[in-house]
Amino acid sequence: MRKLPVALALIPAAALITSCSDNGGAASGGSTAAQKPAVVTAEPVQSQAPQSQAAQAPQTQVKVVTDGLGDPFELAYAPDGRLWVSEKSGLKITRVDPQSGAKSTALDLTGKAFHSQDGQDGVLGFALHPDFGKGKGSDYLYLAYTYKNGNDSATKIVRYTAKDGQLSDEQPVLTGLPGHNQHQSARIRYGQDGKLYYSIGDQGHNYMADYCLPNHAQDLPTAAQVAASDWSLYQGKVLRINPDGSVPDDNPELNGARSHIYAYGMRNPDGMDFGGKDLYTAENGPLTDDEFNLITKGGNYGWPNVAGWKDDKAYVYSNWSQAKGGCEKLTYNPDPNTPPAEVPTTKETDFTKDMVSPLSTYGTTVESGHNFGTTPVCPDAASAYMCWPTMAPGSLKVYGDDVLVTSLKNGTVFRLSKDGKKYEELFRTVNRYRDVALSPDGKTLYIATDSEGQHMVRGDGGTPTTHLANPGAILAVPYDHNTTQ
Ligand SMILES: [Ca+2]
Ligand SMILES: [Ca+2]
Repeated sequence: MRKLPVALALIPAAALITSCSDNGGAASGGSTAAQKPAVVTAEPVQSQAPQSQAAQAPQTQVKVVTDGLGDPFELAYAPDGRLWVSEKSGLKITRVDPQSGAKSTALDLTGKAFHSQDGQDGVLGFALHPDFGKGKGSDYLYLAYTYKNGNDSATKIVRYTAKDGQLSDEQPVLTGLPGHNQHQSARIRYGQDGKLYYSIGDQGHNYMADYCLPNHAQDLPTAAQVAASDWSLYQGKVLRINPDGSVPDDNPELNGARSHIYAYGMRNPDGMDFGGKDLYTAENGPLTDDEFNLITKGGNYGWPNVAGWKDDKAYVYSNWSQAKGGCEKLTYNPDPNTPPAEVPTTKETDFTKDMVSPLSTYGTTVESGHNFGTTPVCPDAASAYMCWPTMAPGSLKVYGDDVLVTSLKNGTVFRLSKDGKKYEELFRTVNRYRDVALSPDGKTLYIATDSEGQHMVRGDGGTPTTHLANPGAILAVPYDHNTTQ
């Protein structure tokens, strides 16, 4: 294992999210300065980024366990003492010795799985069966990956069996799910109730390159569609699935039909995990309002009509697919608050359906009138999104009372209380943090980083950069896990 003298600068959340132009004091990779984690208290309906204080703390070190991975996506510390990691663009599942960093391939899906350059598709989330490695004949790994279905992309959930560090015997669980290079989400968990849970994003519809496609996060399938295995409206949902792929009898009946859908109205829930029986998600907001949610049976989480709380702050739903005279001739504007006149808009308070509000938006809710354009720190259109007040959650893991959410934009881990009222930022480096895994003794946190460099991260002084300090790596940092698991 190599050691890098990288300081862990612990940046107060407010410094990075209120304005990208005022965090010049933020230390990052290569600096010898380090700051104490700032505990931030945020009220559930708070819209201003909370204030915090920073103080000096002892310097510590980031260790690079291994690198050369192809966009590590899911990271798990398995009962065999190895870190198992899926590689989104590497199209593999790799086992890593956390001490030596030695790698071995457990599964190679080259030729079966599909990844678009810089896309959010590929070999994605996985979950180990609760009896994995216990000699009970249940050494199963449930995996989601994207594949080519004719000319289209699709996603499948499959089950593999582990033996001697290898995965084999692929069995389909659910195939023909929506698949795309945007907003896949694709986290899998195995619940205490023996069901599989799967987060599936809205596929980026009504956004960027796909701005003319209707967003289906609020749409629910009919009984006939379910009977025909038509999963096209599963975009923007949390699914609950029997391990054989069938629909659980006790799933909610929504709009007159029972399907795999457990909850809906999601944008891009890139993080999902259980804390006991409670299911949490971390969801990427549009230009504001990254969400921390507690998922309830049949719950509607508001997207795309509502971002964060239903407060009419800095967000209206601009529905490009319904533009007068057609969408294709219009030039896309990423700010939903200022669309062309032909695009119909609705206020959040126009949405009258029951919905579940987030537990927290990590301070990423701002007032209407916020400047989402260029700034001195983000001077051009290509970098402007890095100054939007989002932190871009990449994953969520629950360890005891700690909820850990990685940030793709800030290169930090947010540690939240389960009620979302407190959070702090830990372990800042100039990397895109995709996932974490805690060692069994609770003393080392492993962090997986993205490798493709087309996406930006906030570097020194908050300045956007594509120069990642440790691309495609697993980092190890000391962790103080002071609660019982
Ligand atoms: Ca929501
Ligand atoms: Ca809102």
